[in-house]
Amino acid sequence: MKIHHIHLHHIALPYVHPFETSFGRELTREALLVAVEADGLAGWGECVAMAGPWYSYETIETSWHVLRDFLAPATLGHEVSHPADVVARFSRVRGHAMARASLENAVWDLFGRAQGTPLVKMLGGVRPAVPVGVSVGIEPTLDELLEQVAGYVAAGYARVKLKIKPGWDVQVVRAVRERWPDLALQVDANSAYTLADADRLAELDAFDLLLIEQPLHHDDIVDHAVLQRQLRTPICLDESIHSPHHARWALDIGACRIINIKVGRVGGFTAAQQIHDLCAARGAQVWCGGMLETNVGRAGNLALAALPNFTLPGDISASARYFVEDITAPDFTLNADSTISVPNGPGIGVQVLPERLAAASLRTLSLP
Ligand code: NPQ
Ligand code: MG
Repeated sequence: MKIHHIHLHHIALPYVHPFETSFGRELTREALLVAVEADGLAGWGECVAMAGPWYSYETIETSWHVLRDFLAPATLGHEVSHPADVVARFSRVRGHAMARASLENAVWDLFGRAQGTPLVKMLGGVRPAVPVGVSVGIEPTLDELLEQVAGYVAAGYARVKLKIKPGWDVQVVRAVRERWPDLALQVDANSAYTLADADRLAELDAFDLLLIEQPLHHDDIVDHAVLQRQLRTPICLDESIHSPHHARWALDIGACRIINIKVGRVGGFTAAQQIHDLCAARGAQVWCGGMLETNVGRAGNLALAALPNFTLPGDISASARYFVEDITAPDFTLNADSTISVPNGPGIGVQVLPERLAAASLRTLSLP
């Protein structure tokens, strides 16, 4: 198959509720969607970079540049017989995992649609529905946080992740745990602490958390290995794991017991599968992280989370948790058992609605 056109779509979608983490507060998600065309079909992928370099160094603008000037030229007009072929073609590009993932994932969708095969089947997924949870941002007050959590529990979410930072940690977790003694609960610091905070973080051991996600520096594994020896709660790495190599290094030195796999952060479905397999062989658990994706990215996350070693609930919530209006049909809804059903149509199994895309559009580029 030869891809003859690649289209970039920079869009903006308002959230239903502001999302605040240790790196800031957002009201609108800017996003970058990639469409690849071949044989009368289109495949879609989402670049999960944010507008600014807050979660990682990648931004929508750096991704636009790397896609337009390096990744699209490496793809257009070349024979592709499997999505992994583009991974090899991208191997000269260092970093820019989110940009690489978006184009690779669009090619997976294209192949799935061409073959009439759901992505979940192509990736080796085994579950028709995947357990999910909700990531709850930092709120102006503890009362407002408890109100948010209450809403999600009432909506049927059986697992909640709380964003923490210094000054918004032990007392918040204690309050949530006291009100919901049986809720599956975990926290994410997005690198807001240092080893000097080890005693504070160890206080979280009292609250029966599933995991503590990325407490220390965004590129660190060495200090996390030191910290893990001082905590009973498993450390889960997110930001620090950029590739299968980083996953192996982290497990080798005991920096974590759990890895959050985000397909964008690790450079695509192929790398995500490799980290999944490595962790399965090493007895480490994995789960599927989220980047407040549109339904395009979310559909891919659901397919990935159906692989056998995704043993913890994913940061994959129903469409209604994120945006006033998403850009695909159908939307995703929460099942009564806190799962979301994996799409079973060809490829990612959702259709981008042209009128919604146009309404959300900030700019587009068609290549060549
Ligand atoms: C995490 N996400 O696991 C991330 C980071 C994150 C769902 O908790 C805009 C776009 C805002 C992407 C905030 C969740 C974001 C974002 C946080 C990603 O660390
Ligand atoms: Mg995280």
